[in-house]
Amino acid sequence: MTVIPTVFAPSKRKPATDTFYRDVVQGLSASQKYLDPKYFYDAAGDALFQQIMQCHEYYLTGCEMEIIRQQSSQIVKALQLYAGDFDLVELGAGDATKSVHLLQALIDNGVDYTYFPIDISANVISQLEKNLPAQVPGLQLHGLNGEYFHMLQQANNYTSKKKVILFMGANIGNFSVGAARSFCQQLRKYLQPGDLLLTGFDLKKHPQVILNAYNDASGITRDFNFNLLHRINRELQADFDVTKFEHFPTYDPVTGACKSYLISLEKQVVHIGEQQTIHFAENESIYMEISQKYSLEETDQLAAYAGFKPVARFFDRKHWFTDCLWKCI
Ligand code: AVJ
Repeated sequence: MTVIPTVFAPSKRKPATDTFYRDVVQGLSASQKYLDPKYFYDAAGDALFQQIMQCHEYYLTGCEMEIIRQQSSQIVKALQLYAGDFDLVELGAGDATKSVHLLQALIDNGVDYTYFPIDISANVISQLEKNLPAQVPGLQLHGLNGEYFHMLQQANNYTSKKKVILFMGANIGNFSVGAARSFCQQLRKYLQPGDLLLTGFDLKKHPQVILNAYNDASGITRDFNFNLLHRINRELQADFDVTKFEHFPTYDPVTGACKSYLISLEKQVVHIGEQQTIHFAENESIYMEISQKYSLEETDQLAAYAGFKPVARFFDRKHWFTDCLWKCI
C-alpha cells in the first residue's frame, strides 16, 4: 500500500486562486505592503471601473474618446502612411468602446485588416466576438484570450502582415517608469522593424486635476480600491474590515507618479484563510496602484529607450492626454 504524504496531496484550489493567494500574501508580508492593481478587475471591479470612467473628475476616458472620435481619419492616414498594409492588435481590449471608432474609420477608408483583440478575460473576448461584428459591419475579428506577450506570439500563427499595436486607456500608467521601460523593451522584441505602436499616455497637468481624478467626490474610486479587500475576503477567506481603512491618493508633480494607498486607521490584525496573519500598525499603508503621468519629452525618452521612433502624436483640445504613434526601428 502506498501512502501519499499530505504535502503532495493535490490542491483543492484552482490555479488562478493559487496565484492570487500567493501574490496577496507576498504583497501583504512585505515591509512596505502592496497589492497588484491587476486584481482590481473582478466582476464587481469591472463594474466600478465602468463607473469611474463615467465620473466627471476622471477626465482620461473622455479625453482619449475625443481623440479617437475627432481624429480617427488622421489616425487612419498616419497608420496607412507609416505601416501600409497591416493587421491591428489591441492589448487589453476591454469592451473596445474607444477602439470601435477607429475600427469603423478603417473600414470606411477601405482598409483591409483583421482586428486581434487580446485580453486576459475570457468573458471580454467572447463578448467582443459576439457584439463587435454587428456594431462594425464587415469587421474581420479574431479574439485572443491570454497574456499579452503569449497572445502576441499566437497572433503570428494567423497573420504575416505588418502589425499595428493599440495600447490605449493610459494602461501604461499602471507601470512605474522603470517597469514601463522594461515592458516596452519586451514588447519591442515581439515586433518587427516597421511595426507600429499607438499608446495612450495621461499627461502631466495641474496636480489638483490629477488628484481629483483619483479621489472623486462620490467615492467610487475609494470603493474600487476597497473592492480588492472585499475580493480577498471572498476568494481567500480573509477578514478585512474596510471601515478600518482609508483611501489615500497622492500625486507628485515632479516625478508624475500618482500613487494610491489604503491607510490602516488603527493597529489591527487581518487573517487570510487559516494560514496567514497580517499585522497592521496604526497609519500603516498598503500601496495599491501607480498611475504614472508623463511629459511629452518623457514619452519620447521611453520610445527611444525601447527601440521605437515617435512618428505622430494626437491630442485632445485641452492637451491633457496623448495617443503616441511609434514605429519600430
Ligand atoms: C486603467 C490603469 C488607466 O490608472 O487611471 C482609475 C485605473 N485606477 N482610477 C488609471 C484607475 C483608479 C486606470 N487605468
